[in-house]
Amino acid sequence: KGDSGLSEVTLLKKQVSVLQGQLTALQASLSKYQKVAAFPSGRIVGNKAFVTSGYEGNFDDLKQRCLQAGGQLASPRNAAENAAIQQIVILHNKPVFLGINDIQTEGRFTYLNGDAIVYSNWQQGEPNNDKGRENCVEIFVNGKWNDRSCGEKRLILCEF
Ligand code: GMH
Ligand code: CA
Repeated sequence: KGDSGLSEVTLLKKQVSVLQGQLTALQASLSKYQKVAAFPSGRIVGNKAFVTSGYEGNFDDLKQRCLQAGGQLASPRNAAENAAIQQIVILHNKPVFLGINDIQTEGRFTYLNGDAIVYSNWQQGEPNNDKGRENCVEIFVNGKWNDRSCGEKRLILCEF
């Protein structure tokens, strides 16, 4: 045993060294694409990137387009994510539809996977289900939420 030229330890050291190089290259690549995602109006919060294409459409249209792109409609789960989304709304001066609705059960707002929301930032007096027709959620320039008809057209904002 141990007569085959390179010992197992030597082989492992070589493999770790290769992995270290690959990790360094990956870190540089990630850093570059984080800048790409943030420019000119995207935002990165933790592991999430919020990106708009500038397209405007109704809720179903926007939901489908985010899915098609491999993401989903922006679904803020805390104040930091909500603030990042608000910054994009401010830049475009247009409210966006969130990936939140009460289509299934009136008054029970859920994410697109059906889970009940864990964070909210309703405008005072909202959600009011105005005229009994508001099952989607828009976010205003002030960062506050309003339930709104899903048929309205809003700016697309996806998270990846
Ligand atoms: C009603 C009123 C307004 C409110 C809108 C809004 C529609 O018109 O209660 O004060 O801003 O509804 O909730 O989505
Ligand atoms: Ca409303």
